[in-house]
Amino acid sequence: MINYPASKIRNITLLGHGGSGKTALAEAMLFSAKAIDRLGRSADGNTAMDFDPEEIKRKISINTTLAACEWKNSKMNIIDTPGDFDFLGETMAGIRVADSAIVLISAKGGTSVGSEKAIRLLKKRNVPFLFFMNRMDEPNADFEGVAARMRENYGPGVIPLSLPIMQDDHMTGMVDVMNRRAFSIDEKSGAMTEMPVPESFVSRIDALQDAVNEVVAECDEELMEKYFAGEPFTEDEFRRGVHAGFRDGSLHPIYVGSAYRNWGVEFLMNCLSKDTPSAGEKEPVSGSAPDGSTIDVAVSEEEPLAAFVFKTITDPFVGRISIFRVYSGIAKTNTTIYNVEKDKDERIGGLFYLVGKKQTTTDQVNAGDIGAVAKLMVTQTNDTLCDRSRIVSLPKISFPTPCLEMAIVPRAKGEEDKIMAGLHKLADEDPVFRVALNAETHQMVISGLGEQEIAVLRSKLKSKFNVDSTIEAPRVPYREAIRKKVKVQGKHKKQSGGHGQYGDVWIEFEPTETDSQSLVFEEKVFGGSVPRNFFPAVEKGLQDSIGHGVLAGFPVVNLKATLVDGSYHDVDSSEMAFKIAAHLAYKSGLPIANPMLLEPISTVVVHIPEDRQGDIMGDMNKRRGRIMGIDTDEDGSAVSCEVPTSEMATYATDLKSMTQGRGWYTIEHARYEQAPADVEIKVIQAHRHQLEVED
Ligand SMILES: Nc1nc2c(ncn2[C@@H]2O[C@H](COP(=O)(O)OP(=O)(O)OP(=O)(O)O)[C@@H](O)[C@H]2O)c(=O)[nH]1
Ligand SMILES: [Mg+2]
Repeated sequence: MINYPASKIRNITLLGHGGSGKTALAEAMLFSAKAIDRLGRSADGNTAMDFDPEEIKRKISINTTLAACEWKNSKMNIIDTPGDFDFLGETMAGIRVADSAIVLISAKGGTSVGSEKAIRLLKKRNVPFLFFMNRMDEPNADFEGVAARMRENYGPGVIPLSLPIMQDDHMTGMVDVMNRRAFSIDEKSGAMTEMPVPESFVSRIDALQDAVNEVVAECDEELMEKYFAGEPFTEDEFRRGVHAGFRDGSLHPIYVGSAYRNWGVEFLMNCLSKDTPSAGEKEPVSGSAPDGSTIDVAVSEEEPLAAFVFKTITDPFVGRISIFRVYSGIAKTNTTIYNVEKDKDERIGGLFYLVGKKQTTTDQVNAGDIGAVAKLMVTQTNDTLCDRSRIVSLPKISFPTPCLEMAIVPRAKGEEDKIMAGLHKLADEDPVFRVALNAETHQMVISGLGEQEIAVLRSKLKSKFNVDSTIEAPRVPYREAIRKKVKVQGKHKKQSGGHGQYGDVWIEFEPTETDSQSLVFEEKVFGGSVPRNFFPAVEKGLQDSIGHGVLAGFPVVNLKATLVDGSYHDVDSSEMAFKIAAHLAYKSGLPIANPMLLEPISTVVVHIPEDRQGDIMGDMNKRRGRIMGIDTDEDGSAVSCEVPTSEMATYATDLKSMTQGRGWYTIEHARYEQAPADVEIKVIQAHRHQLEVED
């Protein structure tokens, strides 16, 4: 493949709901461009884009995948993203490097949560997008109905530029609205043959051209004047207007076809290569210099190199492959470049272009283009690689924050380290999930966007690192506290042959006035009944004890202990004896000090479409949550609540099903509160059961 200049490169990202046909469309585009020689199907596990064993196994896309192809003297980098929201991070990476996007819509269902979400992300980043109405080969395809609904949802700029010609509920051909031409489509190959425009389409074409004129006139003063003078646009003007309208986000053309059958795909590609902006038309990107000042990075081969790594894959044979978009300058083989984030030089060995996993070597990757490099040492996704003559850090992908927490447990004893090391490596490929060892519960807790993401990670742990794991709900870190002041004795006396042991203390236990995680220890000993040098031992004895409460073994908080009296023995008293005495006092004091269980409360902000507010609040009620306030945000509503953390274990999954994946949330620990009696009983019973099992 030759190296194209930015003016001839288009980076196009495919977005849409899971199963809408993104991978199928990429496959058809690559096939049309002869970048692959047969049409694979994701259901058969043989597409260019879904090559990862996990994708083949699950028949869905998991990764953002790149494929380069050549089309009519220009280059298209097709970026296929997963539709499942568990892999939203991948989708965001795909959007980050897009010059324009194709949102897939089903001719049967219309817009879906996946397309809604994609459009919100695209608008946020000002990426121009068009629609491909897919599945026109299926019975009950309803082009007109769906197009009308999309216009309602996304405004008058949503205009079909190709129309299906239907015969008995079947798409048999297509009308090109801009050029007033019609084509029949060969059902098997998708090949198009020109035919006269059917009479019934004439007035429809007029109306659509009018609608386009109205929209594009807004983008160009000259066209505006002509439009108001009632003069028709020339074909060139029309095209120029469409290009400008698309670029500034006022026009969102709809194209029609079937990815699966390769209908309308070549037509779509022709329009893409004419109407969508090239990489060269991209506005400069604002990067930041080491001193914090802004540097405008323009798409230009003349400027020093600045490239952004948006995806990393780990190949069992090649090792780490970093996929990057060059924003300015030229990346060349056998050079050294500087990784800004890691403050290290990296050696660029071989560069290549990708078609899925297939590599084609190249000596350089130009500004505006996307390429890949293997075996970088320290570079990860979100890093900028640049020339030392202009050190700049390009804006990062702000990956979604994981909210579903699960404990991950090895099936074979003692393989915790293997899991940790494996996950650490897998973080290269999936920068979204987190893993941490919880010091209190001794669980390894993995957090992700959903069950599917975690399932994929476990599956990779098995296939790549040969370690089998299961997941459990993470243990809730309860606390215990007392409500009453008590005064108790703890006496440790042992006489066994020679040296005895003697420690005797009287301790007052009471709740602290303000919240305190650690023990508040005081002494009010009169007349030296306990010598001063044993005070630290008493405190240490209590300190060790509060790690395990008397109700269910959880740490005790808000506890004040005052050493008030005791006795000692000249010979037999020791630090150890006083430590044990303090522990005995603790053990007899706390059960009679009216102990209670405290449960963690989290602050949760749920972002949902407004029409789901009622359901979400009702559900929060069932979880013992309190609604603290409702705000509006770009997703609809943001409902803030305080909820017992224990009630949130499966929320990521539940919210997904309540909102068909529209909702998302953040969760943060707020404080501890007394647990209601039924919860306390359950937790105590579970603890007893655990002790029995351990015995
Ligand atoms: N009949 C018909 N089936 C299609 C069409 N496009 C895709 N499919 C099928 O629908 C299924 C899902 O298609 P994919 O291309 O994998 O969908 P996707 O959007 O990539 O899905 P994710 O990557 O999981 O988000 C596959 O079995 C395809 O063969 C179409 O136009 N017509
Ligand atoms: Mg896919």
